[in-house]
Amino acid sequence: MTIARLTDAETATLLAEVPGWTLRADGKAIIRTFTFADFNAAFGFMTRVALYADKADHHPEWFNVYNRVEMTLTTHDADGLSARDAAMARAIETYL
Ligand code: H2B
Repeated sequence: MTIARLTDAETATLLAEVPGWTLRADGKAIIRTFTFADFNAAFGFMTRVALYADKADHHPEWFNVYNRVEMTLTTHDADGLSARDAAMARAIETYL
């Protein structure tokens, strides 16, 4: 399935709205590193994101070591950023 990519203007708007996220060098993803108090807090956050991801059928690329979570949001079906990544980044703000 093909999904529309965000325009440059939509991407700029998104980045202005969600603090901490930056555009990956190739422009096809946004990335952010989260740091929590400990593993329990990090994994609780990941669990909240996972429940969203399962419901939305949109899944982050992520890497966790103890209290750190590195996350990449991109839409494989769009080969870049889509409204699904924007929605997820906004939802994630509420899971912190
Ligand atoms: N997650 C992400 N990040 N990008 C996608 O394009 C995507 C996904 N596609 N999760 C979904 C699943 C697709 O593979 C299934 C079949 O709906």
